[in-house]
Amino acid sequence: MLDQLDTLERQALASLESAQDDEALQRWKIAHLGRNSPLMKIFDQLGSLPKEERPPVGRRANQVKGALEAAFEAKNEALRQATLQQALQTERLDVSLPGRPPVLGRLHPNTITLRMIYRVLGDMGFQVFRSREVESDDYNFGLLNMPPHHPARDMWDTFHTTTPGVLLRTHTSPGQIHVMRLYAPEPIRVILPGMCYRYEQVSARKETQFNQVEGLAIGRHITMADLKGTLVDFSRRMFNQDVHIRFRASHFPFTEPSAEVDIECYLCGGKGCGVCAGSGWLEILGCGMVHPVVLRNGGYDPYKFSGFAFGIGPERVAMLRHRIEDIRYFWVNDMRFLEQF
Ligand code: FA5
Repeated sequence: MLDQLDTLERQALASLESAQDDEALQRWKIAHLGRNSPLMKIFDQLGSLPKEERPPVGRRANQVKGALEAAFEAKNEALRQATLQQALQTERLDVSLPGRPPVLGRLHPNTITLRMIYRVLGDMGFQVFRSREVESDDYNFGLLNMPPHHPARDMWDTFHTTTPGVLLRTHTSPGQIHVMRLYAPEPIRVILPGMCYRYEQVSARKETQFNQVEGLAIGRHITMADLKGTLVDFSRRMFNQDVHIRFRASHFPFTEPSAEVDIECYLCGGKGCGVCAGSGWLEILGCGMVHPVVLRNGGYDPYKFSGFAFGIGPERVAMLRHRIEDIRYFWVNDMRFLEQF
């Protein structure tokens, strides 16, 4: 049996040489040290040996077991080291390569323009008031002095929802009523920025979805001079001190008198071109003195209070400031356009 143990040890150690991965190593362990291995069988047979043979065979069997276990551990460690070395070689991190700079995001030109408008008007004491984009017919038209079938409604082609009387606001002016009803009879000086929606023929200057910034000032003794002063100062600070501005008489049912403000066309310098449709001017906002009916609908007595309102188109302002020729660039997400801001 001692010879058998010698052979067993030799063969086991020889076959360990050929185990080249973890799987083979585990197979070897089961074959030579597992419950059913020849070595364990010898341990099982110890009891049936003659008494005097038991100690030498037992001692030798333990030696072989110890030797095989030590050989297994050594091989296991050697394989682990080899795998590690191979991984270090193949997955080596080349720290000498220059790092890739992270691409920084940037603000959309509309956001930049909106923030500038907030800053300029904020300096004049206007606070931002948020108002909803889904409106009732009454707020979008009726309370702004445009009862059903009023011809002025034709100016604002509208997206209606499937709920009768509920629509996407065509302008930020319905916010005027919300803010007035909240604060009347206190004086007000707010701007109401946000998205507007119109069922429009999309063109270089018209989108179906666009921003507006509404302005509203209500108080005692507010006059058209305040409106003009505010908007002239606003235009100078948004563009430059020498910008040419004109107030053009217009009509809005919710203001009286009403005007539109034009800025001299940046492209042709006022001579007339495709962008300004030959007029030399580009419209950026509508404005006027708040109509007495609207004041009353908002909760103010028109005999005691007066006010002015305006509705700026920030996309148009951005087009002028950055010489953008087509409003559609704002929505197409073309990186070549967006990366310029
Ligand atoms: C109005 O929407 C009025 N609510 C403005 C107003 C407010 C007047 C308060 C008086 C008092 P208008 O439809 O002209 O008016 O639009 C105002 C501005 O929004 C325009 O000058 C323009 O800059 C911008 N705008 C209008 N329609 C579009 C469009 N389809 N695409 C992009 N900008 C637009």
